[in-house]
Amino acid sequence: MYADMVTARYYEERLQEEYLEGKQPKFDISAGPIPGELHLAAGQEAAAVGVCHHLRDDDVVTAPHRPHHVAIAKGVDLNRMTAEIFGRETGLGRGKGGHMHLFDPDVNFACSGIIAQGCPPAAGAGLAAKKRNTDSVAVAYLGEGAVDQGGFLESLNFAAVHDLPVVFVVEDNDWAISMPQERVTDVEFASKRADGFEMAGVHVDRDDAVAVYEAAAEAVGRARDGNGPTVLSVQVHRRMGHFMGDPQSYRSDEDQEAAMDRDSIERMASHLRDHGVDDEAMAEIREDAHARVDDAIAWAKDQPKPDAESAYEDVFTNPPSGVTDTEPEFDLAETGGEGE
Ligand SMILES: Cc1ncc(C[n+]2csc(CCOP(=O)(O)OP(=O)(O)O)c2C)c(N)n1
Ligand SMILES: [Mg+2]
Repeated sequence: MYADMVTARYYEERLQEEYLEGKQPKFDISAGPIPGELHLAAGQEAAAVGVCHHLRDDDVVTAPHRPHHVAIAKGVDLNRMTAEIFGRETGLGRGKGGHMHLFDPDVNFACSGIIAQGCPPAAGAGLAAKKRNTDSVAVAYLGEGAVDQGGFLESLNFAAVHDLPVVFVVEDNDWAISMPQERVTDVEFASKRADGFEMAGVHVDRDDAVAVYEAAAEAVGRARDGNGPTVLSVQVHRRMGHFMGDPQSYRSDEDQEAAMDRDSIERMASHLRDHGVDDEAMAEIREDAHARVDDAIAWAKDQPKPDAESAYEDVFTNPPSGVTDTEPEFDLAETGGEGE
């Protein structure tokens, strides 16, 4: 768990550097090696590892727009995920999805830029597992800002009424972009939402990966044993802006400092120290993690970009008539682009 936490943190530090390249001095969101938005999850690692370390490859995970820590903890292919973020042909989605749309069928991972979007597919995966009589489970990650979405609430009802093996993990980082939770939601913890559906609801009030692991053991175990769904809310902290380039003018210095002070990775390190893991062993884990990340980024940056001609491929799985075999309506040569 510590290895995945430091991998996720370092991965995002490196992405941050790469992302800013070419985007300044005037913030140009489409410039540089990582085009588009980038939402970093530094400070939320405990929620990812604490749950995903109970999961197998055949268990399904859906994540929202802030997915990297969860993807890493679920075992998504780091090279192909990085190539996707850099918009390369060998990326998980052939470079067309970007960092919010990572799909790795080998480990049953998907994410989406639409908040709460992962809840209905997770309920569907839970239904599939039940119908097929397997003991695999589905986990839907979402932010506390998504708990008023219909997709979440409908999925809770569906999972509850059919006793589906689903765990809804709400990462509560206090903020939905610039909106503090208490201004839009009357329940303090998302786990309380479970009460209305007569399902289990558990809240973990610390950035404590071990506490999350213990709570998730019960929730995932309940699902695997056929005893129904759980809402697990986990208090985490957003160390960064909502997205790269967010000036965070809506946020007080105290709030930002508090988020920086409550570092789940430091907390995990001190837990390991208390249990006899020495600093040297942890330094080795960090070194390995950093090498893995640096290798993935170097590999990804060396990969080809997709051809502009492939823009129409893989857009529909069952194309409506008229969509297949159509020529682009513009002349690619006239755009001056060679896949840019
Ligand atoms: C259905 C939908 N509405 C609005 C948005 C725009 N949006 C993107 S992120 C976000 C806030 C998400 O907050 P939260 O769920 O707490 O996740 P966090 O960003 O804190 O990780 C919103 C409103 C969206 N992506 N999807
Ligand atoms: Mg949030």
